[in-house]
Amino acid sequence: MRDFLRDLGLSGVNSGAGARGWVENPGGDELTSLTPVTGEPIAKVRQADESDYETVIAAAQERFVEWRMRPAPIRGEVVRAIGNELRKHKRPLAKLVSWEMGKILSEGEGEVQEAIDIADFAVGLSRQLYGLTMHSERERHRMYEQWHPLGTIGIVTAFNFPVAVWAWNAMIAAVCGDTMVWKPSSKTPLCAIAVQNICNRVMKEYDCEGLFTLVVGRGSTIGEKLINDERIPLISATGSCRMGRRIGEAVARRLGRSLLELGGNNAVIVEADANLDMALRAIAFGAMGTTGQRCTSTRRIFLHKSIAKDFVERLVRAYESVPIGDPLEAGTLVGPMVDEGAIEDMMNALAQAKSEGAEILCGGGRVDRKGCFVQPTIVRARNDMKIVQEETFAPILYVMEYETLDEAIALQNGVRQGLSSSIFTSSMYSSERFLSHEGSDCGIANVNIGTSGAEIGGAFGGEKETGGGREAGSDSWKAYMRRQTNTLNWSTDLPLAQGVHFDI
Ligand code: UN1
Repeated sequence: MRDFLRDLGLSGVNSGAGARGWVENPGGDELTSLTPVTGEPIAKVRQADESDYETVIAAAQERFVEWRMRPAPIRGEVVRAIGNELRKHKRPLAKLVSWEMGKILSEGEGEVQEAIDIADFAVGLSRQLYGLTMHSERERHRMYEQWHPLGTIGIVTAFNFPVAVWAWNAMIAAVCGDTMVWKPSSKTPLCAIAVQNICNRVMKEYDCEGLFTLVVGRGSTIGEKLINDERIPLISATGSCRMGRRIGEAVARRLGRSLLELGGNNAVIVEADANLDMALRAIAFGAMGTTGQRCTSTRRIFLHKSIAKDFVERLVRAYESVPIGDPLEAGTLVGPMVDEGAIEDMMNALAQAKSEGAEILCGGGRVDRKGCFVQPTIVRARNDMKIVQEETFAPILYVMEYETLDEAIALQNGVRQGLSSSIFTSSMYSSERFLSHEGSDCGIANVNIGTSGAEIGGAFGGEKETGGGREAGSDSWKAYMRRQTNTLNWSTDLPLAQGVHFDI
């Protein structure tokens, strides 16, 4: 057994539902977690069945009644303790992320760091859940707004950030006074269980079992139950547009709230006056990093005609020499894809690209070794090709050329998704134009920085089919609370607003 599994308290068969502490033997089927590095099983997980789900929700709801009355800064202490535990276990947790999901260790560490950062952010936030006060039009009246906890919320996460995206939601929701149930991706149950083990210890110490709960289970049973559950006022979900549409519809039908962070089709524009060395590194990280499996991955680049030829040649050289291999080994920059299904999707996308007339400039196949390894691929394409309009969760980069900035911005905006975008330029005009109302239509727009790798302090999310949700920094916390407007009359009269008289 690998040492990091032992350090995280993971054994051969792990339980997958945590209620007041833990359901030791949930009743669902066993799920085997495989490492994409070799394709071998890591451990088996016993999933939650419908009755475990009920146990978990009941525990979370019971805890909510008490948790919401703890002052927010006291709630922050629990989040601080989680952050400290994550710090203590950063290395083994990062290794587990790499082993179960496939990203390189430096990115695995970055992911755990992102969870630590959001815990710190949330601790500060626990003293800053500010509401506004308004001036009433009525004499001796006071008007203000308060933010109250929502209840037990649902968090649905994807395989690609199996720790950090839970933390974005969980750390903020906890200081906001909510309790929560987490349904992680079935591709990364061990990361979720390792995190839940940490939470279980902290919850015991702070007497708040039921605050963070977990159900590992199938989307078609447990997932459906969660999104249709009227006891859950908010579902925060990260994943594909297809999944988001399903969740959005189910939650809207019961008039619940959803916070959706879905697919991206992120582009970089490279102007003729750009620092091309910087652009090259940013594109390489954005497109090949995490083996192209971030929602913020760079999928399209628009190169100014005058620099395109040389730039593509340099990029192809970088792609052809990138070290691909075991993500835990020092020096590797590209690990495996998450599973065989992901490789199949990539190969289908490339076949479609070719059938639409695109030209593969490098890569395009599997790497000849055990595990889910592929060659990062560059494709010369057109923006209006059907396949270019789709998000393929794989290291495929579509290269296109442009002549004017107006044209480049129109192309970059000319997709259904709207998550992240970037321009490389040294012109103040171009950068301001790109960031203006007539510029990028995405939730994230960067200058001289790639499309991926956002910090937690900013609100994260995107427009159009990306779903409109905002998570992590800025005032995203408001999504996890309900706003109440309070008007208080301290006069001895009862004036009506808008000057209405009703004297009986
Ligand atoms: C995701 O891929 O769902 O900005 C999240 C980034 C990371 C988070 C990505 N901080 O690339």
